[in-house]
Amino acid sequence: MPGTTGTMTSVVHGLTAADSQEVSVTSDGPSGGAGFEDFVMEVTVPEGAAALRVEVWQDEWAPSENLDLDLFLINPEYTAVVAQSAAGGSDEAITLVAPAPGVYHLAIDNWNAPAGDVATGPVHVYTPVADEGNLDVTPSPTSVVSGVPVELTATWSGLEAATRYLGAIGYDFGAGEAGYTLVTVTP
Ligand SMILES: [Ca+2]
Ligand SMILES: [Ca+2]
Repeated sequence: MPGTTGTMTSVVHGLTAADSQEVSVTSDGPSGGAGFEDFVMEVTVPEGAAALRVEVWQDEWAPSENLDLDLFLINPEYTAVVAQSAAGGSDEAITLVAPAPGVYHLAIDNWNAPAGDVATGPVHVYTPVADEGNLDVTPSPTSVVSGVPVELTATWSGLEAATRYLGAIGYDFGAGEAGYTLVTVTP
């Protein structure tokens, strides 16, 4: 925790299940082709979102073998890439903490496929805003002393099996949330 003495309240956002959308990404050529905008979709970050995560999982896509998707998150003005996930393979995720609200754009590159090859699969978008009542953090509020670590316990309940969730815990020392811990749960 930051160097603050006083009372700290944990503010829960989520846990929120993904908003998932099936998409098809047509490669414009191998080794990235002419560009990374093989497919572009809008991603809305609502007011009050504590985090944004967009992710793809290779084993959910067809074809899956040798697939190398990369993700590029573009700002609402469509003038700059604000974050990217471009490792080998197609397990990719971009996470922003306390993102500015707006309609962003997610470009997906079907990096190594021949021109015209299509990959189809789900894109998962998480934007935890409100406390969904499924994540408890204790103790909260709690007294904190500068330089002394605080141990908090987070427990979740009432989640659907085999569903991925994202939450964020914000820490409020009396002047609004300062710093977050992200919580990923797959019950
Ligand atoms: Ca491309
Ligand atoms: Ca990749």
